[in-house]
Amino acid sequence: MAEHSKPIEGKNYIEGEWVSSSSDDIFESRNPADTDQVLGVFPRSTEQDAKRAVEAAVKAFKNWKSLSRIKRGELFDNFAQIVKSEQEELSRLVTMECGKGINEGRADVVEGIHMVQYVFGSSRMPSGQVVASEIAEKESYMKRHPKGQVAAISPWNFPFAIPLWLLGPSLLEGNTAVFKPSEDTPLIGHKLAEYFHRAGFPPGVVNVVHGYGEEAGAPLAAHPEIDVVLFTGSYEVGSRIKQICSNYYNKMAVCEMGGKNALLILEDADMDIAVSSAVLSAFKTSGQRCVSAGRFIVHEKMADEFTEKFLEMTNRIVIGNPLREDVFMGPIINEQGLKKVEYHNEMAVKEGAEVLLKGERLGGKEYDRGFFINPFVYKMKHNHESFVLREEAFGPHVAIIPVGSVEEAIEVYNDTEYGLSMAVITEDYRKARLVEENCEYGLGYVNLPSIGAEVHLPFGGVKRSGTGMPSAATLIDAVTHRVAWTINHGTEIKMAQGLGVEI
Ligand code: UN1
Repeated sequence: MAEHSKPIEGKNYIEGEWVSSSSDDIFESRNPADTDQVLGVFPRSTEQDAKRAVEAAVKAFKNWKSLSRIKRGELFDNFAQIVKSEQEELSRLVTMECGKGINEGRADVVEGIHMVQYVFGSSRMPSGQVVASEIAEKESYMKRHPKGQVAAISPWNFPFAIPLWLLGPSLLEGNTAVFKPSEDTPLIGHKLAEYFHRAGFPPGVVNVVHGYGEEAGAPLAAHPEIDVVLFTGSYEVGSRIKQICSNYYNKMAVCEMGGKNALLILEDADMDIAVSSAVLSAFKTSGQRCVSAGRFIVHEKMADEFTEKFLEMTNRIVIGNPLREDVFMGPIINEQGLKKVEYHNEMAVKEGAEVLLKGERLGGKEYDRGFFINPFVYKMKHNHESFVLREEAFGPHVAIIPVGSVEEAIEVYNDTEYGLSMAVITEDYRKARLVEENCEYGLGYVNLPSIGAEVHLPFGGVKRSGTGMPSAATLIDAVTHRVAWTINHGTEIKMAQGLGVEI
């Protein structure tokens, strides 16, 4: 779709067909930088639609899992080729639908391609192990079997890459899937369905149902034939999904939820690295990554210089239409997201923060029809009772928290319910090691921002941030059973553990 062409009329994608919802209701996808621009209309699906999609996935499972792993992998190569042939156009759609800068729209597509390439490449790699037995004639294989049907429920902020982190490894291992894209980015969900179709995935292997969480997502997660629910999004929705799954003996919830991520800027930090890492961590995607940092925990000796340089760089950030190459920060995704950020900003003032940048909603010029806001930056002592220092704002809202030692920095870092991403800025490898071993996180960095993970690494967190099953490459552990298969190559039975065989 070119930038000014007509909105698309999206449908659900079930058993290889584009189908309408059982309800006649629709919802719109609008550009958050210009809400006059409707990108498409999509079916507001129901429990009945979710059921229909799961039935298609169940039906397709037997043949799909019987296919060679390498053949399944090759379809992902087709997928990558198709995406590459329209990469720039797709990147622009990502930016138009979710509002992140065009550089980030491109990176989202690149990350999705990387996931698909990883899946294709790993299809020819060993996927199990052969182990010896106490008995020389016996040999065991450890193999992986697909779990069955997965539901993938994904967020708007990485509308292309995250669904592929979830669907890629699941499908490669022989599972079939139903995917519900975020209601904020159905257009990119639709594009994914189209690419799976064009790449030649058989009907029913991957199905796409559009709609809202309670109406389409919850019944999908609750369907008895869904074996694994893969979810990335908020803690509130993730815990609801965990509750749903706990009603079924077979159902596993793999959830990646929020974070109150941080940079630890130690006494000996390289200031240029600290400041650039801070700006990237706090303001890329307008602070709306799960891994965005909302806290800079800074050694008090560095605090003044860091604050001054950080504010100077932040003031240079260009906010505006994210399709413009010079724009660093686009809009917040929607009115509700913007209100949440404003609430956190107000709460910081109430809790006695020293406000350094006011974080005001922007109006006039190109801002009137979008959800634009300035960065909100404040200084505040750590306080266990604080709401703003411990809860995620999901926007450009960041605290500078002075501390007196690396030990205190670690303690402050751990004093939230979350544990997703963190970075330490230091030249001292001993202190970096202390941080590495004592902070609670899923993704840790040294002398880098808290964002920018690559797909061949585990992506997930601890505490309220995750259920301990990271996605991207390591999702394989969540979507497969490991089975032991033992063969006797001898002509008589010999048992392990000295077990007698005389009868
Ligand atoms: C997210 O934070 O919502 O690590 C996903 C990163 C990206 C993925 C972020 N590769 O910043």
